[in-house]
Amino acid sequence: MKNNFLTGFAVTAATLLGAFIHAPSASAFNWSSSWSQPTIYSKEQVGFNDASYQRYVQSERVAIPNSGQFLLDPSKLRLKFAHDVSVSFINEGAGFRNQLAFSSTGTTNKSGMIFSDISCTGQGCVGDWGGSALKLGDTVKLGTIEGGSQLDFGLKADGFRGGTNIFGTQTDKNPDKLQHVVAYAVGTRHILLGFEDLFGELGASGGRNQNSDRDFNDAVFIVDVGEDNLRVLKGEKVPEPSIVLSLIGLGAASLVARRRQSDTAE
Ligand SMILES: [Ca+2]
Ligand SMILES: [Ca+2]
Repeated sequence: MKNNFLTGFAVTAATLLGAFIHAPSASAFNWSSSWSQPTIYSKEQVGFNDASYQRYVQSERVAIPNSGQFLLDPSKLRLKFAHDVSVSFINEGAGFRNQLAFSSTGTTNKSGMIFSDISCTGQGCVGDWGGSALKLGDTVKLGTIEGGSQLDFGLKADGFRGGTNIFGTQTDKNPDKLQHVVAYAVGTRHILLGFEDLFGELGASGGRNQNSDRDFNDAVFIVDVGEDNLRVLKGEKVPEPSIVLSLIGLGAASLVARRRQSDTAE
């Protein structure tokens, strides 16, 4: 009986361990053709100022320099706290008319298009090569993303004109198995995302290769995740809201106790 129990326990443990080890790895970014363009708000409407972020947009055909900002793993954008997440267009240095979409999995499960035609023209636009769908600082609201959700982003290269290459944050799931997204923590509440839209290694040609410049400036965005989430993503310890509340509660209780003591003394 005892042996059976132990054997059963060992088998269960091995099964659990096996399930853990063989847990399916994150999949490539799933794209739905049914997505459409949500409302785009101007920077004035949402009170966003893109100017301070333009310095992070590297020059065309120049590999991203060490920006001095906190480098994040774009495949691990997990939010600990609920936040009204928004995504703002910073710039594009691309001949392609790319598309950006997002997904949230975990506590909040939703996904959709963010920008269906990433193109801009005129002053400040790095890649003024056709298309004028966006103005610098244009913003799309993703709505409330609850704590315990994993945010992910994918770029459909030239998707507006029928392109099919989808580049996501999971490097090994990309069609060329190369990194196509960089992410930095900037300021107090923002993540800077930069995408490379060309297939293949730097300068590679032939086959599906597109003589990539690997400049990661083909589509650049700011994601507002809120201060607490950004601090967590940077590895800082941020207490749960409930703990903060109970600490405040404790403080208030001890104040009352002290007041009572001094009342008694009087
Ligand atoms: Ca570029
Ligand atoms: Ca590029």
